Amino acid sequence: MDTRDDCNLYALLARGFPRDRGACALDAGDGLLYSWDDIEHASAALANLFARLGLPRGARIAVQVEKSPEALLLYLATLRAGHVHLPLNTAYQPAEIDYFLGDAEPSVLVCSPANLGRLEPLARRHRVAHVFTLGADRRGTLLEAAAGEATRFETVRCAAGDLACIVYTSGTTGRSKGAMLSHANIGSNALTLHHYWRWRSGDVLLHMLPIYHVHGLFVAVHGALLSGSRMIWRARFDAKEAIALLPQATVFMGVPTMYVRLLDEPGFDAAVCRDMRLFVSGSAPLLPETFRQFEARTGRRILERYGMSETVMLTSNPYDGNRVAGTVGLPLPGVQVRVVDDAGRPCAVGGTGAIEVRGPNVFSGYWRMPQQTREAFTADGFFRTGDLGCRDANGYLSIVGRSKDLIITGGLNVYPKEIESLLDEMDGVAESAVIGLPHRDLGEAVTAVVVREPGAVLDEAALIAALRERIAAFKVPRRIHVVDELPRNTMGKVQKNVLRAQYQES
Ligand code: MCA
Ligand code: AMP
Repeated sequence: MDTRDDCNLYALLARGFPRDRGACALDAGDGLLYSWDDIEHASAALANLFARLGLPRGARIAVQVEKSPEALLLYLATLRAGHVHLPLNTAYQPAEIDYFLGDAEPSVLVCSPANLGRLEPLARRHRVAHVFTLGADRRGTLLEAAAGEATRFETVRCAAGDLACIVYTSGTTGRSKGAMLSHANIGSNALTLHHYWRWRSGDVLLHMLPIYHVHGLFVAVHGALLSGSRMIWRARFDAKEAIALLPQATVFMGVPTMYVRLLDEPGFDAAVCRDMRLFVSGSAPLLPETFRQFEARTGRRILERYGMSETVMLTSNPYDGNRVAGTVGLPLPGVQVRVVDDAGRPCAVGGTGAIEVRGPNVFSGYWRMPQQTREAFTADGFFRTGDLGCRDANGYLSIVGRSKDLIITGGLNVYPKEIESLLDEMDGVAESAVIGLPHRDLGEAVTAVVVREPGAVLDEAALIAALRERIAAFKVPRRIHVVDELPRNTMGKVQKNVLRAQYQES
């Protein structure tokens, strides 16, 4: 008999499925409705496929596919089979995928049919044992291979610390780090949010986020599954479509860019939101101005929360109490959050310091990076978030900056170091600095300033085109300014604040 505790995340989620398994769990928008039975059976068939492949326990299953109901089923199957889900942004280019395959050593890669030609050679080089395809239109070898599998599967028992997912986050050094999240890390957070945000049966989630990140995959999906709520599932966010669908929904989760785009639509008003009980924002700062405009237009106060890939959700504005614009609210139950000065002493109310966190939701470390893992935690086990914050007299946390050099564009993270390293290798470039400039739609826009080598002629369009071949489009600077030198302080450090001030106005 297996002596492990039953901490499998799928088992936890399935406890929330409604008694009526024939009811609609997911509306895919193309006329196809998935019942709770469909979720259970199709994920079982995929889990049986993994069992037939004889994958070792804890095998990594890397996934870079367009969002679809089947992509969600693949994630659930991975959990059920006791393997490790490794989601990859669909915008990543082969050079980026190459790194993840080398680092994570997955046993399986699932990619979209259109990318097979480019990714299969990489998979072969990294000795990935199995490569499948999965298209948004349900075509591909993955579903073909699972077609004959039994639709019953006994979900594998897991210990609390067993790995469920590796979520890659870019690093300040330019190398991505795989945050190792266990079944209990994710499950404890799902339960906390279930209670804190008052998920109830009968909720309907309008799901328009990507599912290669914590926000769309864990925070949104788990809330719906755990409460047996239906999801209206769309491949991507579109403001007009959201407005058409919101009258059927009760819950929506988005990044600030989505709220800005909704407000740009004249048709977005209180009537559209009549049955909505919860709008959640996160992944990037929500401007107080957006919060206020949203309330004026709809009568609803967006609930802003704060989290990270390494920790899932950390703080949230209250469900019933006051939601304060410009703050990310209070620590979630069970999560310890502290703001400390350079010496590690707690800051006084209103004082700015480093945000550190501890709790059952906090990851165990970075995949195969013991040194970075050690550096990420304090001696007493708090994780250093790299965010700077301050708390008000009521305990509400505001994020006021970052000690890590990070740009968040449309809810996606870009580490300047990664882009600078690529620019610096290019012919004619002596050095570069990548900064984020305020952008009405994206929050921040990636911008580069490059120094030309003496006598070199640099063409902005050519530099951008060269970058687009190497990295995901969202990381590519929207503008590249060519200069003769960068501003530096007396220590010789590039003054990015000076560059931000200078180019903000250009
Ligand atoms: C797309 N583009 C972008 C971005 N998205 N450029 C900069 N930043 C972006 N975020 C570019 C594309 O490359 C393309 O450029 C052009 O914009 C249009 O692409 P399209 O796919 O049509 O864009 P879109 O549909 O308008 O997407 C914008 C979006 C999307 C809806 C804001 O980026 C999105 O869904 N963001 C959410 C990301 C997310 O889930 N973050 C959570 C991370 P071109 O045409 O030139 O190629 S989890 C997290 O942060 C923590 C844990 C947390 O707290 O949640
Ligand atoms: P990721 O590495 O993709 O998990 O992104 C996590 C980072 O997103 C955090 O460290 C914060 O810097 C940022 N973030 C998440 N939620 C918020 C928020 N509500 N306000 C400001 N920044 C946020």
